[in-house]
Amino acid sequence: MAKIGMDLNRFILEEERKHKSASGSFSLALTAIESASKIVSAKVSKAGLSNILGAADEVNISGDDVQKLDVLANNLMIQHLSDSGQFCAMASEELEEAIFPEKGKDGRYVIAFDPLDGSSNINVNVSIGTIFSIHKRVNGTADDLMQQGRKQVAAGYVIYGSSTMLVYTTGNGVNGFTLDPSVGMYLLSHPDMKVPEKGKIYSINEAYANKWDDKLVAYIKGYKDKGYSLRYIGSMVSDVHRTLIKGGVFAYPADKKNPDGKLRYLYEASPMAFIIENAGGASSTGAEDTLDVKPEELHQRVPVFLGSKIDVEEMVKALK
Ligand code: P6P
Repeated sequence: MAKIGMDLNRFILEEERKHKSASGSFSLALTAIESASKIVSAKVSKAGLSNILGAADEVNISGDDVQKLDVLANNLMIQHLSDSGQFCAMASEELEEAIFPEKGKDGRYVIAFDPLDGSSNINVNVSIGTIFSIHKRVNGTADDLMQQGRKQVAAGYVIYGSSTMLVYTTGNGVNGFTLDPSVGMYLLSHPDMKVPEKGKIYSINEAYANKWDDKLVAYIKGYKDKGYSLRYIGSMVSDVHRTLIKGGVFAYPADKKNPDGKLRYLYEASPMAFIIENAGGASSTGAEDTLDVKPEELHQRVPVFLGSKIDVEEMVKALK
């Protein structure tokens, strides 16, 4: 196992060496994300000072008010990922359609990302994050972005919180790296992360309880009766990161108003499910494993129940 304190670039290269056929292309892809996230982290940490807060008077495809930091993070991700030349197609929460960077026309991968998830928390200094999901190129069209989550070659997130952390998996365990701003390097701080198989925290927006189905209302009441704690930050990256470390369940269910829930499959549910499953947890839409969904649209929404394996399986079984 890699040593605590190892820097991310060394870790990526050591992982590459384990695959004799590796061309270095995948390592280039990951380091592009690393570079973009370091700049976003620097901007986020000074947001209040740089007068880049406040809505950019735009509304994105998902109908969210776009904050200036969203626009900046989106532009940085597109620039670094395009310049890497490794991605033939990209999808972003901030863009209605997929884009096909000229430099990536021979790229072996496609990527979907949420450049700054939890944007509603930007102005109140609550942690936000970047989420990414990487698939292999098939025929170089937007269809390559619409693959089942189980086929991902990598998934990860960056959480801009009390510290900036990059957490990712390539399907062989989950590792967390903490950014040391004094040297500008991500250092391995959380090797081989595992979700506790059971927890005592549930994370769901109870403001919508009046729109839930009766089984869900009853199940959440059961958590209260058992003395579970409720923790809900409203940034998926933060709520999932806590669930990954402390266990329990994060849920964004369907309700009477949103039959598919709110979270998007390509760049929220699928990558987070890939991470959680690779850390020994479980993730479901309620109808099927999240990673088995075959997406049909770029911004398709799915219900999300993820976290400790025992908790998620019990919850999903009770809601059927
Ligand atoms: P609600 C942020 O806007 C986001 O997309 C996710 O990061 C988060 O989990 C969810 O929406 C919060 O939604 O309806 O509870 O405010």
